[in-house]
Amino acid sequence: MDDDVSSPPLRGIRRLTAGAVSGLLAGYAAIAVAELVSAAVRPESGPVIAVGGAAIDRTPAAVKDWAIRQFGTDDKLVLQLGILAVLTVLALGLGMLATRWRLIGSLGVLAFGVVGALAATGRPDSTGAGDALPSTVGAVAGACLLFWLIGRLGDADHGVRERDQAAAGGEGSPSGTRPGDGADGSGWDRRGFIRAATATAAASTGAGLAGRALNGSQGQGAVASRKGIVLPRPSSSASPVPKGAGLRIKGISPFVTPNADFYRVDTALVVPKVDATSWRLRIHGLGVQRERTLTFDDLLNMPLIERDITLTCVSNEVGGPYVGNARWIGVRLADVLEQCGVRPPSKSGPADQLVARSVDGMTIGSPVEDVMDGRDALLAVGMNGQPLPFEHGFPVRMVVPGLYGYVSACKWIRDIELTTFDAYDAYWVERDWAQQAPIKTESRIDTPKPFGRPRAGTVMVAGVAWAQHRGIDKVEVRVDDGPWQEARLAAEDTRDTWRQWSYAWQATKGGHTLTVRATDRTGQPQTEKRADTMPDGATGWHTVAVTVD
Ligand SMILES: Nc1nc2c(c(=O)[nH]1)N[C@H]1C(S)=C(S)[C@@H](COP(=O)(O)O)O[C@H]1N2
Ligand SMILES: [Mo]
Repeated sequence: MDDDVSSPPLRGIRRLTAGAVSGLLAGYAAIAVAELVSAAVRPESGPVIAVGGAAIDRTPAAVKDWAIRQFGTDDKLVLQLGILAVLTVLALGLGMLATRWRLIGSLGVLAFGVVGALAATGRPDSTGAGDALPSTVGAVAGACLLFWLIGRLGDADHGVRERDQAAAGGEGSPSGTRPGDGADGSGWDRRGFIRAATATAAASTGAGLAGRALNGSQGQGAVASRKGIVLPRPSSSASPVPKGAGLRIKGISPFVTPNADFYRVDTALVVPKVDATSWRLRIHGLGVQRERTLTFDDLLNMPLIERDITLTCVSNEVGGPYVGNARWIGVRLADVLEQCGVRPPSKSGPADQLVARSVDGMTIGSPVEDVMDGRDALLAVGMNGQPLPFEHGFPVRMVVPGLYGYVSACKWIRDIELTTFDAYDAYWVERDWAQQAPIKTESRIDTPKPFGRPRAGTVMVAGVAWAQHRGIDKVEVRVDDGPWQEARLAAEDTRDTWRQWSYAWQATKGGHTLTVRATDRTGQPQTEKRADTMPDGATGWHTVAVTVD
């Protein structure tokens, strides 16, 4: 009698709820175990990072642009939170499913492990089948756990049979199961379930935290190697920034962008931590007469040059923030290429494309002609007096004046291959961006801000303009539909850097629209024609609407 009352399987809403809780716990355990295993493989092989990376690889450019605009540099965090949210919903669903079909629900957990494993091994930076381990082991752990936890709820079919039997006047529970025997599938043991759930949650948290800590401590060698670097004196220093290059106007972008404020654009969910002492750069491919593999010390022992270069992202909207100016130090890429016997197409070299590969699997293709035409294309090791920050490509990255970052500025570089544009499409080109993309002439109003409310009288309108490697010769400002007025240009540093400008506006009360346009040294004024960032950079004039009080 006792048996009939206290140990029927759990049914109805409470069964579903317990199933959902079990699913959540199983999912949590799977992620936690995977995190722990990923510490033994590589941090990037964990399922959330791998699926996130795969999503980034497959996101249409328009969506990516939208995401970057909406979430700024938080886009990666948003992506990971999104994946976790989706996983949560799926885990709840699989848990509920398992209350009816225990095996199918558990197999469902395994299926997600397969997705994670495929994502990890399919990433361009994958180092092999080992990358499948975290997702696989995590999913197996999660699936077993779900099977076990659901087992503690009692067998749903058995319950139905029992009820039918009872309705037919048969004996209720013949097995003599006592409360607390839930594990054999015939009874619901609430306390036992809660105990199991709590233990699972605790063990998962332990595994997850251990994995986090281990993953966090990876890269300590890289951190130590960075601390140990003393950048040599350049054999060719940058001339000091002219006094008048930086205007003292509130709200204008500083002439040199501090490293901490420098924009960051890349596909890496985990910033690569490369140990400079074991770093190597291989140079090979079409027309390379002497293949070479350089160490970091090899680079430091070559003549270093120091240059101010403004970097811009092709994803920068008109008026957008993805532009920054820094003082770089590095080896001339052309020197290295010449040592390897590489000739540019104009000297009848066979390769017209230089493909740079990073440790995280990025590929970036630049015209060989451009990097060897005398401009200061760099294998950079320093940024504003520091070794490169990890986010900006430590230990070595490329910087090429005049080309958008996605066709020139490979961070965490490890390989340079000479090839042709016909033979190979780099990462972004496969995603429909242009093969070649020189930077377009742009100007931006930094102050006043959009929808600002300056006071009537003299209002300083100011900002930056850039046309790297051509130089900026003129900036003009227009108020509403009035005539173009020439702005005052700050002193030029080099034609590879942006230039500040200002215009003292006699502002009258009411709503006004300010527009800016620049003219580069070829005499070409910045076009009014609006173009999307895709495929080779946005065009159009930046306007700012303000209300003068
Ligand atoms: N390895 C790697 N290098 C990369 C990228 C990347 O995604 N991965 N993005 C490129 C792009 S699109 C730009 S605009 C610049 C940005 O450099 P920053 O983040 O230092 O500003 O890096 C380039 N180098
Ligand atoms: Mo970019």
